[in-house]
Amino acid sequence: MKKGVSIIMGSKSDLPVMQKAENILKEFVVPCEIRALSAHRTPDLVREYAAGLGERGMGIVIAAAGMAAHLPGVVAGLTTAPVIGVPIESAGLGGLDALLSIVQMPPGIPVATVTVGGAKNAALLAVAMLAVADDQLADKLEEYRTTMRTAVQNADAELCKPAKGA
Ligand code: RP5
Repeated sequence: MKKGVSIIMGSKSDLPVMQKAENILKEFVVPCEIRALSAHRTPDLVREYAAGLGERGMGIVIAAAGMAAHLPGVVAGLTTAPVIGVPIESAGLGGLDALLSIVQMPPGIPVATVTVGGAKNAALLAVAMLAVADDQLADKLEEYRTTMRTAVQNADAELCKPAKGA
């Protein structure tokens, strides 16, 4: 069975950012589940959820949180599945608070941290991880890169057009 990706966020207020991760996973037809659970407000539910990841076929976790962003690290401590952390921007400290909370893991329990609001890259990293053992997915990722490269080349060609009257 193909492994899926779990997207978990500290609050439903993180959803507008995390929707970008879901969109990428849909584009690559990777099964995913999406939940809002908090390391601080619902710690028991986070533990229960993490314990069932394998049973539900979830191979990778994308965990997002803002402020004192402990969710990715806590989930990483509860599962051996790879965890990708997404710091969410908040008023006040602008996301640096969450970035430092997520990136600064103690040795032994890694969280692969993307930039503040980096939900799209988190999903692309999850796809790349799954593609290591899935040739079809690897081909799709190559196609994705080719499309991106073409878009950049087209934009460049547009800029390169000689100025009118030159
Ligand atoms: C964090 O606190 C959540 O991940 C969210 O980014 C932030 C604020 O949560 P709400 O007060 O909007 O629910 O745990």
